[in-house]
Amino acid sequence: MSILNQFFSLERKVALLTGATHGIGMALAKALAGAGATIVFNDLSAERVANAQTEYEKSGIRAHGYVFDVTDEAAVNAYIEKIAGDVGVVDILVNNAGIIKRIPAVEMSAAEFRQVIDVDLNAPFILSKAVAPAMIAKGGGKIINICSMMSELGRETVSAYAAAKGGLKMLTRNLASEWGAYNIQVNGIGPGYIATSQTGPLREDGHPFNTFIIGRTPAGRWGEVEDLQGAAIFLASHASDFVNGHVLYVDGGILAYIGKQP
Ligand code: NAP
Ligand code: GCO
Repeated sequence: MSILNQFFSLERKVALLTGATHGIGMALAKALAGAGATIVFNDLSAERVANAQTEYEKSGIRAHGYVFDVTDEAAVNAYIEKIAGDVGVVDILVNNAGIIKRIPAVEMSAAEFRQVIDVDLNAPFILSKAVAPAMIAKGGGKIINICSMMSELGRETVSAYAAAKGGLKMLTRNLASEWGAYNIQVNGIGPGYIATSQTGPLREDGHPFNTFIIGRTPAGRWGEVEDLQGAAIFLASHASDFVNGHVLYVDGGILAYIGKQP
C-alpha cells in the first residue's frame, strides 16, 4: 500500500456532513468522497437535498441525503440511528451547518442571538454526542468542527456568530479531551473569508468589505471552497491520528497579518 493510501485513504469510512447541499459542506463532501468515503449529508430543505443529490451524482458520488434540523436533538438522534441502519455507523462527522446574522449588538434581539448559538454551537454538541457512542464502540472516529476567523477575532455586527464560533473552538478542545482516550480525534477547520452564498453580501461589487478583506489577506484574494478540501482529508484520515483539539486555520494568512501597510 502506498504511503498516501496508508495515511489518507477513507475507503470503507462513512462521513456525515451537515448542511452539505452547497458551499463549503459540499466541497468537503466531494473531497472526502474522492478519498474513498461514503457520503451522508443533511439539510433543512427536501428540495435542496434532492438538488444536491443530483449534483453529487454528476460528480460520480452516490450521496445519501436526509432532511432534518441539526438543532432538533430528537430528530438528530433518530436520524443517526436511521443512517446507521441505511448506510453504516458514522466514522467521520463534519459539523458544517451554520448560520450568521450581521446585526449590531444593540439592535440584535436575544432570540436572534440564541438562534445563531443554537445552530452554530449547540447543534455541533448535539451531533457529536449522538455519534460518539458508536464511534467508541467501533474503536474510534473523527469529528471536524467548522470554526471561523471569528473563533479568534471579533468584528462589528457578528457578536452571536463570534460567540458561537469561539465556543465551538473550545467545544472542540473539550471533546478532544474527553474522547481522546477512545481514539476519537476532535479538531476544527477555521476557514478565512471564502466565496460562498454566506459571504455573498460582503463581496458585492464595490462593497468596502471586499477591498478590506483582500487587504487583510496576505494571499490577496478571497478563499475558494476548494482551498479547504486538503485540510478536510487530512483531519478525516489516519494522517491526523495524533492531532487532537486543534483548529487548522485555512485563511490565506489573515491571522498572521496586521494588514496591508498604508
Ligand atoms: P452556507 O452556504 O450558508 O451553508 C450553510 C449550510 O448550513 C446550508 O446548507 C444551510 O441549509 C445549512 N443549515 C443552516 N441551518 C441548518 C439547520 N438548522 N439544520 C440543517 N442545516 C442547516 O454557508 P457556507 O459559507 O458554506 O458555510 C458553511 C460553514 O462554514 C458554516 O458553519 C460557516 O459558519 C462556516 N464558515 C464559512 C466561511 C465563509 O467565508 N463562507 C468562513 C468560515 C466559516 P439551508 O441552505 O437550507 O439554509
Ligand atoms: C463575516 C463573514 C465571516 C465569514 C467567516 C470568516 O460576516 O465576517 O461572514 O464571519 O463567514 O466566518 O472566517
